[in-house]
Amino acid sequence: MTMRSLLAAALFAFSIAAAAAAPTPTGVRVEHAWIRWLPANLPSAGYAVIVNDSDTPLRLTGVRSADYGMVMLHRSLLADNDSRMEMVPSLEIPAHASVTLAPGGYHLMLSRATRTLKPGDKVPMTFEFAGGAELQADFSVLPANASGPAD
Ligand SMILES: [Cu+2]
Repeated sequence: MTMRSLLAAALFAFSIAAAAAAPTPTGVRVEHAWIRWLPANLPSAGYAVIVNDSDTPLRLTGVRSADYGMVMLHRSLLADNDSRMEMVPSLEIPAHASVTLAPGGYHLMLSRATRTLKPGDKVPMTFEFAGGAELQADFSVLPANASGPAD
């Protein structure tokens, strides 16, 4: 094989790998997904219920969105009337169970919005699970005083 054909073969293999979509986990869904919108491009929080109806536990390892430069998994802790947040490296969703991201607990910390967002917008998020599966969910952007989506 010449150098040139080796390179062509390598590029071809790479393009096949890049084109293969990540598998969607079966029996898993994201419900009540919403973002508490804050003015002045302040970091916002994302909330949702992740439901695992499958027979195997799942581990959420990350979340990404084209609409935010940074998405982190956080947990709010209340200690001595002082509210603070800690980073959560991953989140286990047991089989036939759900995990709720809600005010005062687990949440997605969303910062560096890449476009101007306002209440009424939809933000697509990609949930990344251990093993490579990915799940897409649309988050509803709600006003700062909202307590969740109507449904
Ligand atoms: Cu946070």
